[in-house]
Amino acid sequence: MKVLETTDLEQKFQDKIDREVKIEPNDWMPDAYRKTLIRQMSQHAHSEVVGMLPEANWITRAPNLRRKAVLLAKVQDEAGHGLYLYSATETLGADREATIDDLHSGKAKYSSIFNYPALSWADIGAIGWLVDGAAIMNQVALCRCSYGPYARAMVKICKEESFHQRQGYELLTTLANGTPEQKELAQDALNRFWWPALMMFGPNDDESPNSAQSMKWKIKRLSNDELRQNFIDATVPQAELIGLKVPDENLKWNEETGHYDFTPINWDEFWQVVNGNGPCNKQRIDARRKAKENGMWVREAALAFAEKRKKKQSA
Ligand code: FAQ
Repeated sequence: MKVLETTDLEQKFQDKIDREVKIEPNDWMPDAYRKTLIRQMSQHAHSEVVGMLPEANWITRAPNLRRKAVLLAKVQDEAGHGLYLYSATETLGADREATIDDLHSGKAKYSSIFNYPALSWADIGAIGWLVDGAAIMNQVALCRCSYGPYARAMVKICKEESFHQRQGYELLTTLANGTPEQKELAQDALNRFWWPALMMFGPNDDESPNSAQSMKWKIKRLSNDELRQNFIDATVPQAELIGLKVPDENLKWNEETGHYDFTPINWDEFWQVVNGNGPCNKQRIDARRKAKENGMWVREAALAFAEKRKKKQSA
């Protein structure tokens, strides 16, 4: 039997991807494909988990029981997304504890958006509408990712994110149709979250080191700029519908391109936030570290119980 050289294996692997056959955990894959997926998927998992923090802060301050129940359910969903994604990352041979340690040490990234504070109740609406809205725009494309476990996790996650997006838009619609003060809160939330939401899609295509290879491997199906443009085109009419103004003086429908033109993004702010200097970076990582320390006794007790049961069974 002929032993395939790595180059043959790589060619077969790429052919499979070109034929839209999903790559599964036990299939051969190039090291760089595995590494790229572990990087992206673990950072995605961290984003879901860190993403609970700004919203969780408002559960006790929700204005009524319905809003509280909805927010509680949404935050729990985000925890579930983190768990699916950590599990999917483990199918690539990554150690869950090690990836979490990378988050806590600052080695691993998580979405820049979660380093901004949720200052008012309207921000909860803006997070659902814009942050979940941007997340879905990206994740719908990831449902067609070449790696099976990631693509399948995304299908379930997108269904839940789409409910999150709607609850956020419904919340802001209610505020935008309320008293002048409530409308002002909604506008202020849009003003603060618009630009950071656009940054969620990552650097412009010509500044994105990972995009070309990830597109070839069909991990990414659409580029950062394509997704960002799709998000703007879908979201601007939604803002107009509820009487809010997108904070961009250059925003204009372009008949020729069939898209909105917009002001270039402040990438200096983006990199400051990604590199740890955003308004809440320290607070977010401290909260995650503390959660790990405070939950240590539960994990130790569960392990001791499992050990005891194993001994009993083998006796
Ligand atoms: N923040 O070469 P590219 C959510 C990094 S989930 C921080 O373009 P790539 C749900 C990037 O990692 C939101 N870092 O990278 C929710 C890379 O650095 P590295 C999260 C960013 O991977 C809602 C470097 O810049 N979603 O919101 C960001 O090809 C509400 C160069 O960039 C996902 O993670 C950023 N915004 O494309 C939860 C989706 N952008 O790793 C709670 C999966 C870029 O080489 C409440 N991820 N960087 O050191 C992806 O689709 C991709 O990883 C991109 C970046 C598009 C984020």
